[in-house]
Amino acid sequence: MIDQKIFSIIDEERKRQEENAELIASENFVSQEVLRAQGSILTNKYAEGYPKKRYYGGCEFVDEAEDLARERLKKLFNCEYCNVQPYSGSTANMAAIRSLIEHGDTILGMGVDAGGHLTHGYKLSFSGRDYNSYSYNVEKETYLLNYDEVEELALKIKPKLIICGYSAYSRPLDFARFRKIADSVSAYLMADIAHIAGLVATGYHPSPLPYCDIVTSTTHKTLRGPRGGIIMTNNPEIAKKVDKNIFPGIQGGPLEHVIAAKAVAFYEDLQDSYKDYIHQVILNAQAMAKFFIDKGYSILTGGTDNHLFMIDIKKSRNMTGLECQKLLESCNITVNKNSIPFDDEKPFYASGIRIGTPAMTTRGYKEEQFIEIANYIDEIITHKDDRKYLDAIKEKVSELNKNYPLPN
Ligand code: DSN
Repeated sequence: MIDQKIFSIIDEERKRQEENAELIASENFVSQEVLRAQGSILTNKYAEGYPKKRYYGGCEFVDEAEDLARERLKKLFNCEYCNVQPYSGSTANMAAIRSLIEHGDTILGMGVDAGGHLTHGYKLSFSGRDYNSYSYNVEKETYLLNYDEVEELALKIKPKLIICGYSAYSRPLDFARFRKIADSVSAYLMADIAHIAGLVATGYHPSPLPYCDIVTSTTHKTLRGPRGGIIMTNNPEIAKKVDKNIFPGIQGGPLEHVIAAKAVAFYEDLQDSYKDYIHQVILNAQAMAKFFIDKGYSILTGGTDNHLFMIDIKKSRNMTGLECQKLLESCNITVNKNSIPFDDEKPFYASGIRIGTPAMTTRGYKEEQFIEIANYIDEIITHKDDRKYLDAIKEKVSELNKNYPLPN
């Protein structure tokens, strides 16, 4: 009794992952051990509640695993309290927001097209439907955050909560300045560090924890763990609310197999080799961004200080993000189209593509291999109508990737 269909689909997906240069900034490749924990018999267990306070019997071992995940996470980010149960970044954000403010209160987050996230107040998301949401943008000329403008907007709308932390912004965030803005209107401050968590954990980006009431993240991007979410805080009262808002507020039984895999990832993230990895991720992104700048592409903010950068591909080569994404995909290079600030294309088409280095750095790419791929991207765009030429590049990309196998 074997489901041949699903396992052959997984085999096909493995082949795709092996052959492709994976440049989606929010993806990564987990270790064998993370995969083993996530695929373990812990999935069989119900454990509603928290360690030592469960609603089911037989939780002694999952309690140990969840405690270990919490202790390791606290060490990784130097925080006092955390919750490792969120099924995803979105449920983490929902619980975090509910722990700070009431339904109908005003929130201020960065707009999605500017690089923010749906759960930071987008009108079709719970965060835009349950709350009175406003968004701030970046500057039109520089694509950088203008803190004075954020402050001006905050003074005008008087939010109860300000959210910072983005999905497509390549420069550091000034959490201290955000705190000042929040204090000036007596608002709570929340940071969603899903993208930069690995940089924060290793000291390559300042930590939001000293400044924010709540910090959320996913665990599968730069942290290189299983798909899921986490919430951290240094405030004991807020921590209690977070626990109640996750369970029973939003979620039922925690995914203990995923929590165990999170614990494994946090263990890996605490090693010196992980710090070296994050450093290489940043060097690789900077090398690739420089290549594109030298070739005359328009890179938002003129480069990057983190793991990703954005290309205004419409301005650079007169094609939409969607067209570019499809073209690269046909040559075994995976990126995602992305709206750019003040985009006149609809999000489905978008004017930008977002490029990130965490995944292929895990597979061993250094600057040289990223520049080789960047060069292929430029060639592909230049020869976009020459299928024979494109097929030759496609072959070169899969040949290169044979030397950089999946860790799992
Ligand atoms: N979907 C994620 C990303 O790609 O950045 C954000 O949650």
